Amino acid sequence: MAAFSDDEKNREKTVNVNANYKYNHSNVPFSKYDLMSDEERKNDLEKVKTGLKQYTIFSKEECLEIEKNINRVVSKADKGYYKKHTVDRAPLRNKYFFGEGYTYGSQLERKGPRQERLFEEGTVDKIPDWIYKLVINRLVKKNIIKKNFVNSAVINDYLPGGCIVSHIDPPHIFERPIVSVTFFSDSALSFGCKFAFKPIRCSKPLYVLKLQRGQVTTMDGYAADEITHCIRPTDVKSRRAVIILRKVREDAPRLRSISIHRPSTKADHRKRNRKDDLDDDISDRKKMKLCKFGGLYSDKMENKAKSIVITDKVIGQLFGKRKHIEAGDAHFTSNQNEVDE
Ligand SMILES: O=C(O)CCC(=O)C(=O)O
Repeated sequence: MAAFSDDEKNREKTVNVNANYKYNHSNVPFSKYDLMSDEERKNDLEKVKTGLKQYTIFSKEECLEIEKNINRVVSKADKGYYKKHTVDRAPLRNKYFFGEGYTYGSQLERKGPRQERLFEEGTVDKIPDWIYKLVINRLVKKNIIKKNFVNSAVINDYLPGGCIVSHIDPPHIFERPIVSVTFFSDSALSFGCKFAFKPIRCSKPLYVLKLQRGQVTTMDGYAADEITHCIRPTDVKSRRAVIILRKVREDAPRLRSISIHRPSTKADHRKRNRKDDLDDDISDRKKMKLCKFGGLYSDKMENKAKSIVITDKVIGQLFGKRKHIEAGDAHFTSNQNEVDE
């Protein structure tokens, strides 16, 4: 095929943007896919699809049983039963981490790729037996995942209008595939969306994968590594939960920090994302300052005590205020290390 001149390429882009602008009737952002030719989009779409598989293995009765257990997790969390890093609350979307949990989104001291860190060992609850019995073992039996693959199970519980902004599950933390099972209601996983906020809105996805209640989805290759995925607010019409089953890499970086080992409460999580964890990038100078302000930290203490109380005031003095979800964006959670397309 003859090569296009720059002028021709630009004209091609303009034509595509204009074509997509028909869709863009309400100040919707553009993504890089809006600027691609139909041919380029088609190629990317094929690559995404090759990385996705879906299986329908859970009956309605099995879904009901699993959903009952999800509800038990929710009520235990409300009663403060779980460890501090098991529960992560956000408007219209709560997450429950089992096996492993990690810092992401606004919890990160530094934004950007590869900044996510596993929480200290023992600071999230272990994977509940019912998840093994009712979900993981079934997937192993069906040869969807290998025995002992899963060491992290996360439940996301969305209310209508809840979402997860565009992101790639950090490859330095998680092996592939990423496996998920949908409960309570159908939804859709979108690929290649760009988000804008206040009010929240997103570009036309490159691909929308329907997710049915009880359906298993696996994501690998290009779909997992080269394009972002998200759940759009518009695709959560009624309560939906997902159980995400992943393998944390053996060499995944972990916080060296010290957290408060006590059950979490709703009030804690309202104050969540405050600086009660310091990641392993904290410089010695900051530690010294922390010692000065809080009188609490030394390497020896870190090894021995494994428990520290760092007040917001102390951390505020050290790091300044961290960005939080803005009021008025009550339906949006920025708790992903967002990588928009
Ligand atoms: O809700 C889903 O199916 C996807 C969730 C997700 O991508 C995540 O929590 O990282």
